[in-house]
Amino acid sequence: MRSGTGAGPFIRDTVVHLNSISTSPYCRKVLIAAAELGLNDRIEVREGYGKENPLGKVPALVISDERIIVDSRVICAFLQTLNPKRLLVPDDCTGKFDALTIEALADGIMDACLIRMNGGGPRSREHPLQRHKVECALDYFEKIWPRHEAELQIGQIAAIAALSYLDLRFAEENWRSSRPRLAAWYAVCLKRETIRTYVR
Ligand SMILES: N[C@@H](CCC(=O)N[C@@H](CS)C(=O)NCC(=O)O)C(=O)O
Repeated sequence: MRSGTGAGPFIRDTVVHLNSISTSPYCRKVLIAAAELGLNDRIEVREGYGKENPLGKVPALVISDERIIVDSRVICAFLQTLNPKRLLVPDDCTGKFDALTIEALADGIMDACLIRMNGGGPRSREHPLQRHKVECALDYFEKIWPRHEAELQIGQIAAIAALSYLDLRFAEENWRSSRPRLAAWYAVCLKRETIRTYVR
């Protein structure tokens, strides 16, 4: 990063590209966060991995020929700087670390699901250890899930991305069956415009 007064100004009034795969939960997380921040018209989605991220992963935000921003957490933190009026991470200490912890757990669910999908080998989809991690994280969400807030925070956005990926790839495991609170919350979220656009 160049030094200066913050990351925002260097893309003021410009459109940036997001290398994205439509089925990727991390890309969905970034797109929902951008929508919540009112930044969608600043981001042009390019379907594909692109060549910019040396790790070959999406999402990757391409700012210019010399500058990229990678990893959904980093991209969301960057997008936040472009609209500081709508906080995705609360600024009080407890709220902040609760939100970041939920984000980390939701990302962990996505990581485990991707290992099951991409781990290789005919039995990798069953992967009992990774499945167990997902089940435990979902049970934890069911126990602690916060009330419905008018504004979604980053942890909840990441959770929506993770739950939508479970529906896409592991629907037969029916995550809703023993988690009525989480399921009811998610059903309400799906009616929200910023989410409906990206989760079908
Ligand atoms: N921690 C990263 C994970 C990104 C990730 O694993 N993306 C997957 C798509 S869902 C990917 O690009 N996989 C291709 C690869 O690993 O080569 C994030 O939050 O952005």
